[in-house]
Amino acid sequence: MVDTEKFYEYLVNHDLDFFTGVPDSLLKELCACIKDKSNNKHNIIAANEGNAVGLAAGYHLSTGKLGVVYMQNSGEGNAVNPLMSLADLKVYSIPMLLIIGWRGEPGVHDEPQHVKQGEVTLKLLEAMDIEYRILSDNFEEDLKYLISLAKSDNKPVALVIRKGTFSKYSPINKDKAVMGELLREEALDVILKEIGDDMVVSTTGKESREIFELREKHGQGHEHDFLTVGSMGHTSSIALGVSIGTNRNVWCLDGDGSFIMHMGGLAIAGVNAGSNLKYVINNNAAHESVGGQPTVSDKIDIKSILKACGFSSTYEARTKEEIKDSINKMKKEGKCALILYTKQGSREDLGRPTTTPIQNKVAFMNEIKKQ
Ligand SMILES: Cc1ncc(C[n+]2csc(CCOP(=O)(O)OP(=O)(O)O)c2C)c(N)n1
Repeated sequence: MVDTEKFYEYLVNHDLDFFTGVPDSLLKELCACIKDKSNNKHNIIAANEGNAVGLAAGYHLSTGKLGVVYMQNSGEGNAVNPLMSLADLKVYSIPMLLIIGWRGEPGVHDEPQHVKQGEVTLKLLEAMDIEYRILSDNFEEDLKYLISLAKSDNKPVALVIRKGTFSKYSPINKDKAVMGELLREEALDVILKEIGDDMVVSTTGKESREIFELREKHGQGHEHDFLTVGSMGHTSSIALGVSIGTNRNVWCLDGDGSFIMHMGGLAIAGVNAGSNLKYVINNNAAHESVGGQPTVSDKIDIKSILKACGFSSTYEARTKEEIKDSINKMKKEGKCALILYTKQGSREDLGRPTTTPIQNKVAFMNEIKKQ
């Protein structure tokens, strides 16, 4: 086990004082420590992992220092383009330290969306010629080696983190934005009741897990729901694609972190959707599913963004009554959107889907053909 605070201090003492990335449950302790100890300008939670590579590159351009980019291995894909066409030795040759949480490590049980990515995590780094070390208890040795390599060769290097590597860190700064009164699960319960037989495409993280459990609780099947267990940020694009092939209403149930990750998808959905796409964003101003690290969604005007992207009819809801009312209006309308404001939090005993992604897909495809 690696002492989280000592690890952080080693980085800062070696002049690696700029952190950026997308939070990961496996890096929860490290992310909390960075959030407490770095000032806001030196810890930027990025929209996606590619943006984080861009930020670290920019910081290097103005300071000559190495930026630190933290990510779940799911984000490797988002990072590939700027790693290969910006930071690589054959382009601008920009050094940085990537810290990658290794979900789905072969031999360690994990959810289906992490299995393939876990298998190829190291191979992807090898294909990109990014030298890596798997963080060992001797973290100082690993960091010394990688930092000096990044500096001497002017190239990105990576530290791969196994599950359970970092010691528990108790956050000092517990400030959280409170966006509403209801928990996400309570709000989802109302939505699912009100939309009846309509189809759902839901986002990555606990939102889809809660939808699965709510259906179980109410003795319903799962055939109306496409649970986007991986592929964070692409929910609105999947929902748009689904909505094009059916006349049924399609409710896209998104999260603010997911929305921000690939916000461009909303512009395309807003412009191209027919009247059957209904977009709902759960705004809790956090990456709640992976530890509650803040997003910027309490600081941007999501309503104006939705309107500007073509969802001219946009509702807002904070209470069960407001949700019911909005959903019923939305059912009768064309393309429209709802911003839900919920508070952070979820059940300790929240389970995970017990059906496989393929079973989910087949049931959804059979159901959608019915009307
Ligand atoms: C590309 C990618 N990066 C990071 C993650 C890890 N991850 C899973 S859920 C999640 C947070 C989602 O936040 P949000 O959409 O706001 O939903 P909330 O958890 O608040 O309901 C993150 C960062 C991921 N699955 N994929």
